[in-house]
Amino acid sequence: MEAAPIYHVKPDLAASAVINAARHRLMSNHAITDADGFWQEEAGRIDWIRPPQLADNSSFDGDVRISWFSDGILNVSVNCLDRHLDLHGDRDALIWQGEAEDDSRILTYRQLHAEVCRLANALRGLGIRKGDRVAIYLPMVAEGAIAMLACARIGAVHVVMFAGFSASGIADRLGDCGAKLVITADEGRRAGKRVPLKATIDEALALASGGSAGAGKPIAPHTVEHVLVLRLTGGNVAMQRKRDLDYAEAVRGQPARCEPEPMGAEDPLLLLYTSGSTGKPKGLLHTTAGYLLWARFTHEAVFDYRPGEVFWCTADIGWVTGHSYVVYGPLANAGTTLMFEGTPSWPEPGRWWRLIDKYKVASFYTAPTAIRSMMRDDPGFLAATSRKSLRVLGSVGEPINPEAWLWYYHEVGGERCAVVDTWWQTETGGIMIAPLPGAIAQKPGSATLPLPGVVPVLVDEKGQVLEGEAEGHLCISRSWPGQARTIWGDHARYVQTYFTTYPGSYFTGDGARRDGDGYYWITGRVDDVINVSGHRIGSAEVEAALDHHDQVAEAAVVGVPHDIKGQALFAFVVLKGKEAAPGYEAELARHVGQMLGRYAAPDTVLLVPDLPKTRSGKIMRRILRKIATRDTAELGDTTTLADPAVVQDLIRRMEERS
Ligand code: 6R9
Repeated sequence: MEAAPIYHVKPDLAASAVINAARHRLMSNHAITDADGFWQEEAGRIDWIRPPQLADNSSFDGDVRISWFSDGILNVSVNCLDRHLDLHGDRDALIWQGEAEDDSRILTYRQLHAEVCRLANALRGLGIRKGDRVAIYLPMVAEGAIAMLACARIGAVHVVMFAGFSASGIADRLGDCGAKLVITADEGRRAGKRVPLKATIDEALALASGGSAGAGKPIAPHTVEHVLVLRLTGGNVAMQRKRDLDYAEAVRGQPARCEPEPMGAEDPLLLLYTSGSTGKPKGLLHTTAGYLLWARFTHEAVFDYRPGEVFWCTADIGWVTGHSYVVYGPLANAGTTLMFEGTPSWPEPGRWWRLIDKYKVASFYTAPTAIRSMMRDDPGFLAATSRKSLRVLGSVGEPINPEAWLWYYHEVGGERCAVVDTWWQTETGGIMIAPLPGAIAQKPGSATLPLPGVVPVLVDEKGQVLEGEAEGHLCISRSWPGQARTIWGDHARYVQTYFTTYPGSYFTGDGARRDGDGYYWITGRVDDVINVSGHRIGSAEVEAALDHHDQVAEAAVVGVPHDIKGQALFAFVVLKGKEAAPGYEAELARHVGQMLGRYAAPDTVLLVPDLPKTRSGKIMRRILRKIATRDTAELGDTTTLADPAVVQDLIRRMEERS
């Protein structure tokens, strides 16, 4: 293989870096030779009510226990707000930019602290106590961050649900986590249109009062007592007496101070639902100290972040990236975080570049799918901006192809910025493998090296650990503070999903290659998780939604390469009846969109008479993937196939399509 080009660390970045190459070596060494000492030092960079004596007390064996700093006591909102007030009370904490150019709002640390306290008091007034779950279903508005921090302040566990989820997706999650209260808005705004939010919550709550969703199984009845409704558009929404309350009224008159709840390091902070290869989305639990430490540490190290700079992560707060790098990381570092409600090319392309100039953004963090889509815009929009405030450009969510990396580096960053390709997952809490701008040379397409204290291993199919240059399944062999502790309500599933494939190691679900310099190249998921525009979608979820349609007998969904989205969803569907009316494919795609949310609607639906199965009845997705990509010259092992004629028939149908 040809050697990949190397982009060396910029001397000016190295000279002033929080972590330069020497310090990186020192830290990496320390983290291996004296892990507890290393992490205790990092723990010293957050504020404790009672500092911990213990560090790592985790075990990947048997029942699996993840535990860090367990005798410490602290509060996350105090770390993100109160501790900055003396020195930086008047610094901008959160800049919010709406879709309309003149619709913006800046909150200093003092103001954000007051807003958080008011809402925290209101929540307490509504009976929310430590350990209660509060669901947040909001678009990208300042109140999203405020709501998360208000929960953290009183020890409530926040469960942010992406504003693109459908009613049945929400009903499932509300039932699973047992939320007591929901914070939502009347409507969201997107590319000039309004998106119903409160109405979707009403529908979800109706469903979870005895309806059914997902795979047609009944949803657990919900436990929601109150819905707080933020007025964003002023659109007319139904308010149920006693249950539904106006957000502004609830916080009005509340004191701007609120006693923070002292939290044990291992007390729950948040749940985030994510897709796996089987079953319904699972609620991953992150706890107080380890998650906070990881968000703070990685945000500073990977973006070489210096307080006072404007940091912009374009992720929605409904995903883990928004949690760690819109809210917790930047605020724990006394930073200024930018939150943008709009889309990259509305009302016209170049909106993001103009915002970078408007707010003098120093670090910009987005996904390859967005980069690829902006590469196709008229270059005049990019050229009309200077972007000279930028120092670091980040990428996350899926592998970045070298072409997009190079465009990002040359065109967006003007060859002055470090490009940090950051590999991590909802389960890891924060970044795990990434170059540090002042310490690690970059290779386009590689996430480079693990952060200090992160121990990746590559394992082959048989579970043998591979040394040196190798390609295999990516595992992590030691716990790190940001690791998810369990799946809410189902620890057995947590153990089964992550720790049984390669006993003694955390299995990420990704494949990776390690080159001669020890650099990691993530090759993508090795399970049935499909990554569409950086959204994690389980093939099982989409199949269950299709199966739920009354005309569908059976369905199989695979991921196929897509120029902009990275992967697209391709569904093979067997109908119950004989022949479907023309256009039925679109109806099925729409049905999935309604069941799960538009982001999960298949790009292609192919109606077929049968699916290839093994003699034991398992659908052979590996073969369907080849058929969907017309890569059928070499089908691999087909000896277990029950009926080879099915495969030939599908290949013929694909040929007829083109
Ligand atoms: C943070 C986030 C996790 C999955 C992960 C992997 C893919 C994320 C990546 C990447 C290659 C990168 N992924 N970052 N693949 N290079 N830099 O995206 O979390 O939504 O849980 O997705 O995304 O496949 O396993 P999440």
